[in-house]
Amino acid sequence: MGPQTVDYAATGEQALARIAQASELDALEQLRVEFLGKQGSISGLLKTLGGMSADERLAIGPQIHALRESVSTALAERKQALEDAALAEQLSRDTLDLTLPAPETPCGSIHPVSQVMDELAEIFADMGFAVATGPEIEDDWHNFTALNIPESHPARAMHDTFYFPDKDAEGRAMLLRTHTSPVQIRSMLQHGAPIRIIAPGRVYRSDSDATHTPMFHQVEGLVIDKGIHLGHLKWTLETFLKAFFEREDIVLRLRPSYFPFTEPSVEVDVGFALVNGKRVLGGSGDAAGHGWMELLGSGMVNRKVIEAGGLNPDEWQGFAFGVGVDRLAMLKYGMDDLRAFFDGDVRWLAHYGFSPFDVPTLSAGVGTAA
Ligand code: 2U9
Repeated sequence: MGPQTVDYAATGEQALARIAQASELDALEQLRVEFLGKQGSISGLLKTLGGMSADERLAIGPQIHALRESVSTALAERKQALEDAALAEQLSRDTLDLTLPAPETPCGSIHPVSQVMDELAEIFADMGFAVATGPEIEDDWHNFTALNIPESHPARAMHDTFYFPDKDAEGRAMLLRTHTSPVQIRSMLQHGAPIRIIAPGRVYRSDSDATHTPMFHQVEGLVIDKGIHLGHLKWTLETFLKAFFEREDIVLRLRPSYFPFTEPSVEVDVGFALVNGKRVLGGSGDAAGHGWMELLGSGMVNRKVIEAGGLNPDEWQGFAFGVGVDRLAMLKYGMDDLRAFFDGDVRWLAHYGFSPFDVPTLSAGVGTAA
């Protein structure tokens, strides 16, 4: 059969009709193979061009190419139409059930130590205290000498303090600060008086059991001004503890003590009641069934320390105090093992942690439980 006998127009019409009738993507793909595949009928027609004379090719070539073009276009358009229809059908079937509970969004929590530090900052800000911070790696002078802690003091012993191999300018070993007190020394030297600051942060002592961890958190306070006396100290601590524990019936007992950096030094106990065998702060510790719990250390800043801070002790007086933040958190929120604070167990955090939206404020309550 010669090429002239093929009716290209009719072939095209038949092909287009079959493409138009294809109702599945699979069937359409079969048609593509049948017409345009390697062994396809239109591919076969294209091959016949090779056996034609130049004149025949000139006359017939454009017809075959037009046929291939129209079939190819029809296949693509039909494919698009079938895909659109399938998508529209799926969208009409899919529905969104707005009554289903939303999937839970994983959310971290604020560690009780961070929460309590925020609470302390809020309470002391209301009394005019700024927050001061400083380095955790300190030199011997800022951590010990300036605080009137003599060379022979046990706190300097190797078993209490973590020392580094590196030495400071005076040839003394650098160390991890054993308290936040060097922050206050730096503040005095940098800003002079008057001063009203709290210094919260990590401190380090080589100590480890159920109630001691080698790293723990302190907040210390320092007030330096003219005419400051023990009455200011007592009022400040009482106001702080009432706000922190959110109880008006907090009672303090001040006991004489000794710290190198304060003179006189005062240990502060808080009265508690035994409720179902548990200690609940509030009321005088002298009442029946009550007791006193040691909570803070404090005192009037030693003259030698005021001098180390670059101030004249005949002109400036002050008080200072220190308290363990972890201990405050345990007392307020009822944890009984300090070590769990630093285990990093997310189940413990899920239980004791706070919502990031639970920002402590004096008006809404500093420590509303999550
Ligand atoms: C300067 C002057 C004085 C800070 C003070 C204490 C008493 C104290 C302890 C409480 C529990 C440490 O965390 S704890 O183990 N602290 O008893 N701290 S007076 O006195 C200062 C600090 C800085 C310039």
